[in-house]
Amino acid sequence: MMNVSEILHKILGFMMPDRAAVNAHLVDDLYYFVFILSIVGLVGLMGVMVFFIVRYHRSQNDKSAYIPHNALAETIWTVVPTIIFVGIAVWGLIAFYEAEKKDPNALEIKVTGKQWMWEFGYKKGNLEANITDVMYVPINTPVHLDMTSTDVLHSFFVPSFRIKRDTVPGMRTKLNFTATKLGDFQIFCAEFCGTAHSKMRGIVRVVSKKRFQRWLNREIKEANISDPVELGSRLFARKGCTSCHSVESNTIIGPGLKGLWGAKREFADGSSITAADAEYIRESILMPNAKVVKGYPAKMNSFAGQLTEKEIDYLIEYIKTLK
Ligand code: HEC
Ligand SMILES: [Cu+2]
Repeated sequence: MMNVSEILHKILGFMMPDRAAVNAHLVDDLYYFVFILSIVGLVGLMGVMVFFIVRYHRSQNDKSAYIPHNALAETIWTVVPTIIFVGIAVWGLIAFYEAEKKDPNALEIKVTGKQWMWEFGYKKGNLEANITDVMYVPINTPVHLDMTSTDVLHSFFVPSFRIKRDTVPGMRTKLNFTATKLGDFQIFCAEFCGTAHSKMRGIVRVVSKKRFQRWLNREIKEANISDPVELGSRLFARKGCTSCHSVESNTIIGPGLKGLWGAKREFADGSSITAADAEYIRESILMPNAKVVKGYPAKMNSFAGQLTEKEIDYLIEYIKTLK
């Protein structure tokens, strides 16, 4: 059996975004009611007006009746709208408090708005992971958002969940939702926040509970790697070293780095060093043209400013292991 809310959504849902959260109907029910009321008001008012134009046209009633006022009519048109409008306000309040209820077992996600992106913080035990742009949530699971912003006012808005709230620097604001559909749903920033405001979008990706756990475990692990060799190996791929350097002995554009650590190097200008050490690798990354390896083009650009000192250390630790 469909209830009134579902029937209305069947008929009028075409004008709303996808509905994909438990409490979304709270907003829709109220909206549909106001919408229908507006149509009744519009048609009623226009109808009466047209009727009066015809019925009381001068050609039919040369002289109008003298009616100074009508206590009954005035009472009705004051009391009835008052009841309706106060009713709408109370209804809105009830819906608001219903949506504000936090489930004690809700999954908590920290949301940070910053010019011009969304960052999502997850926790598992005492480990954390920060993810940007795509917020993963498990389906049919209450989620509690603990939100703030680092610079200016932003507003976290997911039309399909019917949730929207400002994120404010120096303040924490909250939102709750329970997603009921798998898939990707748009996040917008609904508060003008600077030049790239319109590009400040994100996605809520609703996945199965199992997939969510797998994803979270991976992200938490990824975010908490402390092994310098592992970090170096990731940087080596992420910073594009792999497009010119093999970790074997073959040449891509630059020399293969296998066996580099401690090896003798000869340079294009005839000079040489007896053993490649950390200082040499550091220099190769920051000032590649200071010593150009013999037989290779000076095709490497400096990575100065693109890598922190720490990251360079990680790369060195990784290159050390290429034996
Ligand atoms: C556009 C291609 C290119 C990229 C990208 C590149 N390199 Fe190089 N690299 C070279 C070339 C060519 C040489 C040899 C000429 C020279 O010494 O400048 C070289 C030399 C080196 C050497 C000295 C190798 C030796 O045999 O003595 C090291 C170490 C090195 N690169 C590390 C890196 C690291 C780490 C990255 C990533 C952060 C990187 N390179 C990115 C092209 C590249
Ligand atoms: Cu914004």
